[in-house]
Amino acid sequence: MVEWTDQERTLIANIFANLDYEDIVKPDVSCHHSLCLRCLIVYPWTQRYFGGFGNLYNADAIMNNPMISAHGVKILHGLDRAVKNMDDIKNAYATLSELHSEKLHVDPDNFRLLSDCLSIVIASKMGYDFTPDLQAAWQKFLTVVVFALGRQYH
Ligand code: HNI
Repeated sequence: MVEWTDQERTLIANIFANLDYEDIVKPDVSCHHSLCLRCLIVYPWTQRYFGGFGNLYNADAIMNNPMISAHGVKILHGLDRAVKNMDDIKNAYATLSELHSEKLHVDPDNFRLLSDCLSIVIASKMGYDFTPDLQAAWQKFLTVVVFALGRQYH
């Protein structure tokens, strides 16, 4: 069972309280901030799971694909579930883990890759406010999330 200090809980809650989901999934002019775009471009093999999502031909196509940004928002809402269940993320994610494993057949290594992209997007949005203390709490949170999402794989 993971222990959280009050400070860690506050730091994680604050990140989410200040996160504009639509903004995180929408690319800005320099494309630095789009979560899914980053994941799909930096790790192109992740595109294989989104065959039904239409045009992913290049960064421009991905950026303008509304199904992709809608999916990014879905993932962020999925993370809400972890924030609301900090003391039992494992059980909160049991069904989601089963879905990614049994139905979607997503290689669980990709959870880490996506979470790295999310860290980069959030750090670049927050700038100097993304302090080492905040990063430490954030990395711990993501580690627990990734572990919980991988739990139903066998
Ligand atoms: Ni993921 C669907 C949450 C990582 C591929 N994913 C979901 C849904 C949530 C979700 C929530 C919607 C479930 C439902 O409809 O009941 N995904 C998360 C979270 C992470 C994650 C919290 C990691 C932090 N998913 C990934 C990764 C991939 C991925 C890394 C592939 C590279 N997810 C999918 C696919 C779907 C999906 C594919 C189904 C999409 C659809 O709409 O058809």
